[in-house]
Amino acid sequence: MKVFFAVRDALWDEWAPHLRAACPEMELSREGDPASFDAVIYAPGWPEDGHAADFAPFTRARVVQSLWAGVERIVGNPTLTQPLCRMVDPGLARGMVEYCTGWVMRAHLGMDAYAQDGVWRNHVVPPLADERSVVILGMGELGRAVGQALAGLGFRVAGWSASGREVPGIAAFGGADGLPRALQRAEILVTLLPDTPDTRDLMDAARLALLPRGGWLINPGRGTLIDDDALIAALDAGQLGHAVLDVFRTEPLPPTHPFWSHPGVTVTPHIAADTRAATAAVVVADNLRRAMAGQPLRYLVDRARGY
Ligand code: NDP
Ligand code: OXD
Repeated sequence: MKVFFAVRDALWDEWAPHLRAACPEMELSREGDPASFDAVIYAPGWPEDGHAADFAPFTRARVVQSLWAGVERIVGNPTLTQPLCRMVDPGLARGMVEYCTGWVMRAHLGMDAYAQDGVWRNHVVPPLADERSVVILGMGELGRAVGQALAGLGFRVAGWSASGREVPGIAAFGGADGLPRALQRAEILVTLLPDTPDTRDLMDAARLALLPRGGWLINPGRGTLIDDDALIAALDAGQLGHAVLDVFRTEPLPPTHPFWSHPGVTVTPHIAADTRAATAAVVVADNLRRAMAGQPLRYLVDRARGY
């Protein structure tokens, strides 16, 4: 099986050994006649010359396997006629669980209340997790993993998704009607939705106003989910207590962007969860073998929905 590695050069050394170990029958390459490849492994950043990715010459490829979970950068690419699969990786999910749990605990425990200023604030006692309501927008692979971890810690967790997907231990909200009801109970809101035409600017001024006053918003999903100006206005007005933002409309976040200097914002540089080569190579190998055997592919992207 010949596989083209359509990923930035810098990632070759990290990925090639894991991919070859997981799939010894694979001939992995970054060059050669595109029409000779059976499959393509892709990640944003390719090609490095700044041109849009062109999948048209890969006429024989049975699958384009993304190393990223979010596929908004290629799902609408007109040259991409091959089946597109996104990344679902146990390491990625664990990273997202740890990131979200860490920031939820900072919000929940009010860790920022204990300034090192000589003041003994023993009247500030955090509630227990079962007195705290956390809402997750997006009950996909990552939202479910995060929700179950938080529910396991005792939080009152609710999840919102297009289908109103039921997850044990998590209150389910679905569709347009369910969104306001979910937001009204979100003392801590975690946004884990994909970037699609339907999710862009979802958290606008009107929806931010539905949140309980002074709550936290944690966004490791995509920057486009939130109206930046409305977010800053909500923070300035005290409607929102704090925002932890990992993803942005422009990345890297420009040095002059007001998020950097706003005291109510914590910026992390799109590090919430990385695709881990050691675990993800096994997922990739499985899908490549399925493609070669003509079996159903896993984590196939629905082009119409955009995720
Ligand atoms: P999935 O595709 O598994 O899940 C997406 C979820 O969003 C589903 O529950 C889906 O609903 C819901 N959804 C999609 N569109 C809508 C809508 N219009 N209204 C309501 N719900 C909607 O994705 P993952 O959980 O694997 O990943 C989620 C996102 O996390 C990625 O797309 C990516 O943007 C981001 N991400 C960020 C990383 C980081 O490091 N910051 C790392 C990895 C991913 P339904 O279940 O009904 O289909
Ligand atoms: C992803 C990401 O989508 O890292 O995988 O954001």
